[in-house]
Amino acid sequence: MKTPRWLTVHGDTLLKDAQKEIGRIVEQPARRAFLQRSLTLGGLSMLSGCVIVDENSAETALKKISQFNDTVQGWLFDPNRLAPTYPESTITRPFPFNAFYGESQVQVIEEEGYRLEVTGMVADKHAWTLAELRAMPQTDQVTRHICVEGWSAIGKWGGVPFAYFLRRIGADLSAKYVGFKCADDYYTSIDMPTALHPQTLLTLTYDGQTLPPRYGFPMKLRMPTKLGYKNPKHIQAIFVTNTYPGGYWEDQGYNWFGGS
Ligand SMILES: Nc1nc2c(c(=O)[nH]1)N[C@H]1C(S)=C(S)[C@@H](COP(=O)(O)O)O[C@H]1N2
Ligand SMILES: [Mo]
Repeated sequence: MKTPRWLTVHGDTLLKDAQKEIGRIVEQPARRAFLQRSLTLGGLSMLSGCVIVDENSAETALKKISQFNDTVQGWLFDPNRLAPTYPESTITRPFPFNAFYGESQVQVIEEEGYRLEVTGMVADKHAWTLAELRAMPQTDQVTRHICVEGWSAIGKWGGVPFAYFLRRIGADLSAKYVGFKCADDYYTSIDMPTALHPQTLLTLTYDGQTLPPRYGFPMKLRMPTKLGYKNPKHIQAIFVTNTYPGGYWEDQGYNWFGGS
């Protein structure tokens, strides 16, 4: 596939903004379905610079646009720019629960016997108990969680700065991806610059208390720079890799970078 025509014109900011907006639209399955219905295939070819003859090639073209958008979001990501933080008085109570199943099906994981597995491009493959993780330096933050389903909420999460943890396990920081496997069969992966962002937290607490099951006990990865679905709960294993790991929603068409 050729580079989309509307991106090759020149480095005009307005064009880049338009590209970002189109990217956002095509990344959301509901809106994408709408786009597929309302745009003629010819119109889609105009967007993608490809000849699109059927629904399948439309799907492929949209996937290509989304991948291209991952690259652009990666370029635009500023590792030093902080997401907004909020006063504790603005915390949303009760904080919403969300998962690909209902709240009655939340996994209840026992602390006894739990170990956080670490594999892939890391020097130290020791599996961690919660007590060991709690003994590491902790910090907390009040930030906004934004879900693509159309809600956002402010919450307070505490835990180990993920950059500290990655250095502690001797992760190869030049690797492309950090992947997560969760106890509920959810999985996702992130780019290394986001993994090293100062607000990315290996989260052990919610609102000053041990992370409750519904918010991801024993731990979640909290990133105020990314949309809700990129923040894995009930993490069982973390791996560092150069092989694209995808994700539960990402493999169904949600944009992989998922910046907020
Ligand atoms: N393990 C796991 N993590 C997950 C999900 C899930 O279904 N399982 N859902 C994601 C989505 S879409 C959202 S919006 C947030 C919701 O987190 P909350 O329940 O703390 O609000 O978790 C994310 N992480
Ligand atoms: Mo979400």
